Amino acid sequence: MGLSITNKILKSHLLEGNMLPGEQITVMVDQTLGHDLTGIMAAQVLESVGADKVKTEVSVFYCDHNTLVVSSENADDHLYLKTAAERYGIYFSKPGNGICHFLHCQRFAKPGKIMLGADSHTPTSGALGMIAIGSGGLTVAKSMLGEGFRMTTPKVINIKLSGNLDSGVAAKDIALEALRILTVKGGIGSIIEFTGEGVKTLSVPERATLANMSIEMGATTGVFPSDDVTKQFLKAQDRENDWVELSADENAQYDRVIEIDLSTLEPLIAKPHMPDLVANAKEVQDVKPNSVFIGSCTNASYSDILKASKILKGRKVHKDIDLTVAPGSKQVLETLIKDGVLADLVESGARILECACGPCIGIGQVPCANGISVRTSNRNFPGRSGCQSASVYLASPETAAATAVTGHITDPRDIMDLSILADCKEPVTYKVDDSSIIKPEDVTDYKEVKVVKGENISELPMRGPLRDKIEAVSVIKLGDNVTTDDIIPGGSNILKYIANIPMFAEYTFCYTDPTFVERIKKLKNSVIIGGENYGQGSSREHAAMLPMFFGTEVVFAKSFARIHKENLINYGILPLIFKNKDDYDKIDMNDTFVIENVFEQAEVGEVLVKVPNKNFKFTTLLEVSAYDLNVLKQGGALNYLKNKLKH
Ligand code: MIC
Ligand code: SF4
Repeated sequence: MGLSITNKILKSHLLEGNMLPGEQITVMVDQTLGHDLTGIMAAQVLESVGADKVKTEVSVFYCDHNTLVVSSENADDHLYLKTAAERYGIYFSKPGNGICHFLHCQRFAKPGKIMLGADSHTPTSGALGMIAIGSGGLTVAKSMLGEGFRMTTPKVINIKLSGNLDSGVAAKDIALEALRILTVKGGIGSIIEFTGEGVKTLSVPERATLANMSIEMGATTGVFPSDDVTKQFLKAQDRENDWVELSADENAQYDRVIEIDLSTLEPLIAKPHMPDLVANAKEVQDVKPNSVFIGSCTNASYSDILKASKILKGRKVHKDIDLTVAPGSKQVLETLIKDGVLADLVESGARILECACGPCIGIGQVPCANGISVRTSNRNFPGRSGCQSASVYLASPETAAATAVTGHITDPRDIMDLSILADCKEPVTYKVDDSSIIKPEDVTDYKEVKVVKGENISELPMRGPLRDKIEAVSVIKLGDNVTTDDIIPGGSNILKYIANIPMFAEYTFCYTDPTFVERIKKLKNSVIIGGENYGQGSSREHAAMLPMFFGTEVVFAKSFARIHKENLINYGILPLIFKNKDDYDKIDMNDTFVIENVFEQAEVGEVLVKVPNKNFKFTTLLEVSAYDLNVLKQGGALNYLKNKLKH
């Protein structure tokens, strides 16, 4: 039987297991990434376990999320991240150099390698033929210390592309079409592998748009072949030696095949508030946004912005629209300046932002109350823009630019002949200048580096080993699809405390239940009750750490999102699944839960829970590997790592 690209890469990195369906495997990790929100956590872990130097080939910390530095807390975080990078042998990319995933594709991603990144959009680097997976900062720190990454052998979904895109139809429209077919849940437990003749027509940044949004399809990651297009891209980045060829065998087997003919696609748009609510742009042309944003790790390449500029050139931004553009990296920005593209954008009335995440997570350009925004980013969950009542539509740079001109959602083909866009290609060579990256070799004696821990950086909370008898009270009961943003929200006013755990903890569930913190503080030990897909969305591990900080020992749920379940285990919280989903209805807030013989029951994987105040019992499942069980028994991954390094 022939092998898929996915299986070739996983096989070449296999440390444990045989890759049988459903089996737990461990793979070696070559590269890691983190940023000024999640990398701080990874640095705190390296520090708290007394690490020496990272063991990975390449580890990078990017300063790209909370870059505005509107308060000294922010500045503390940046200095901590920079000095920790210097101390532990990690590359540090300075603010303004670009968005982690985009920049990683340009400067570090290598075909055939495996990367673990502390961010859910890590899959973007799959554009270059690597397996790049998002995870929590603690798991990523473990990989930096040389631990392999444990996962269930993934299924492989093949998206087979044929034909060519018409002018005005973009890679974003392929991603939206795939989301329409797969929905936000269709990729769960799978890696999406893009193959077919159509792949050859897509540049690396276009492939990156698709790989980036594989996480929105619920997938573990997305991967492309490494072909001549990849080689040319690496050559243009002065990295030709990093290229190796990689393709699926002729007779490779897939768990599911989806065929998309690129020539049949139209400009699409995702409607509020889910990326899979996809419609043709024309169907929503009555919608009049107040703002348009072109940027983010999904769509901020040179050709993305060049195409938008061709639509805007000689026209003006509509009077009712605020248009902002954030190029993906300094390299892109410099090329746009050199080629006069920026001048065209500014002349049209666009505002140029720095090369960072910015509006994508509500760091600036927050919409007005009930505002409408068209964005080229990847998520449109309620509140993500920084405004709970705003509505966000997701579209390609072409659709976004046309909308900025007309003032209503517009199929770009309706305002001009777009055949000129066919010439909007990536440059043949890029200006390579890594002076905004501090390299491990720039640091003369890493052991002498003092990690600067400003007032805003607290110690990491620790918990004792798992108790054999748990007695705890339920502090909150939640519904389905609770996101990590619901547990601990974003926005610069809150995120500035991300490294200051006692301060950050004050915002736990602050919008869902403003009394939560006050109530949980009164309890010594607590449990949380969730519904289906508990903890979906980002990799933000504080969504597990903060409840642990307050004494939560168990989360009962109907099902868990992958990254969040990993994070709960890392912080020593038992993720227990209702064996019978109806039992969810029989328990409430303020019930007392008793679990006896925890160790013995956990070993079996079936855990009986008593609710004495209701004279009721129910059974739950603990679906974890032997390794994870060991981590749980020790009270989480921090204890596990400390104990391991002691021996
Ligand atoms: C996001 O896009 O939601 C973020 C902000 O990049 C997060 C990381 C975080 O929560 O710190 C992600 O995707 O993992
Ligand atoms: Fe940054 Fe947005 Fe990409 Fe997350 S999705 S890494 S916030 S640009």
